[in-house]
Amino acid sequence: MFKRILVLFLVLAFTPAVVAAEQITLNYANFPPASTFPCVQMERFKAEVEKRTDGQVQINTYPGGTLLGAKNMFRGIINGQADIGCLCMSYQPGVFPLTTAVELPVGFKTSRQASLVLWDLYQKYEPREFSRVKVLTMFATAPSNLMTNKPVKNLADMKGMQIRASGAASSVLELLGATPVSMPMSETPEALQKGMVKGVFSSLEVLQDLNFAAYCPYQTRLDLQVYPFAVVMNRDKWESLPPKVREVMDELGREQAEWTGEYMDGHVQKALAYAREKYGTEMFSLSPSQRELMFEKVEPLIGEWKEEAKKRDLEAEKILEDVYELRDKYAGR
Ligand code: DTR
Repeated sequence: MFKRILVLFLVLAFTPAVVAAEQITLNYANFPPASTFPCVQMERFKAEVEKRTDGQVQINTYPGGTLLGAKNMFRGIINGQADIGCLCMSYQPGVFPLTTAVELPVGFKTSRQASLVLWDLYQKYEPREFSRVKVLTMFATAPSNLMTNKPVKNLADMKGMQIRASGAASSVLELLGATPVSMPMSETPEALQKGMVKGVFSSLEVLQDLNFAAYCPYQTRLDLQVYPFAVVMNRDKWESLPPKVREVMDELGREQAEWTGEYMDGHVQKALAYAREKYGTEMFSLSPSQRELMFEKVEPLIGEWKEEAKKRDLEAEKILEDVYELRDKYAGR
């Protein structure tokens, strides 16, 4: 009898089911204002993780650079100043040589397409550039277009115009004859308000989310490169998580990339309607010959990227081939 009670006691004492799941709280830092798409996707990620872990994990979100800013996001996560952070690879030229392949003018049409290409590329190569963190998801913006305070109907109209961009987008503007002014999105509203820049080169949802329509009554459709983003987690923190929680987050990686792409594509359309209705903004398209000339002018970026990638021992040709192949695989939506 005594032996049986002892066995029962031991079984109960060591059964994990009777041990309450330990509560986990994570801090998630983001750099732009809460209204913008990187923060909307952050709230969606938080909600899904909390739901799928039955509340075991709780995520506190910090938009607007309140915990980490655009330029210290990566370092901050590596150092553990926040557990999770959202960063834009374009803001740190040279730091992410492989994943910035998606910045090249390869003709992405949507954010969904570019996001899935980026995610698959990351999964395939697991590049060294992210080895110090755990990557939770990645996504890319919709293609970049011009938003300006003066009409830009052809490439000549851009000549010498000070336009805000970042990373590879600055090189694009330079090749097209404009004067790029480089800064993260979080600093752009002030630069526009103070007239330090005459326009912005970005995906168009910021017409609404940051109310750029108020300063930029004209848009020119260029459909040039996208900006890649990553959501990364401190490695030690990741390794301290229970396997079940890690499974939930791993499962979310691709799904979150696609969700964000779809959200953004829809939101660009809404922002365009908002800008037209509220501010009567006008959109121009380049003529076919100007479009051709534009692609000719930005072509050198591909060769430059290849050279840089080779210096870092990356298989540049193969990576680029994959980008084109995946671009075609995810085209059409
Ligand atoms: N186009 C990039 C990335 C970007 C697009 N929309 C937002 C909103 C908030 C932050 C970044 C972005 C850029 O211009 O920085």
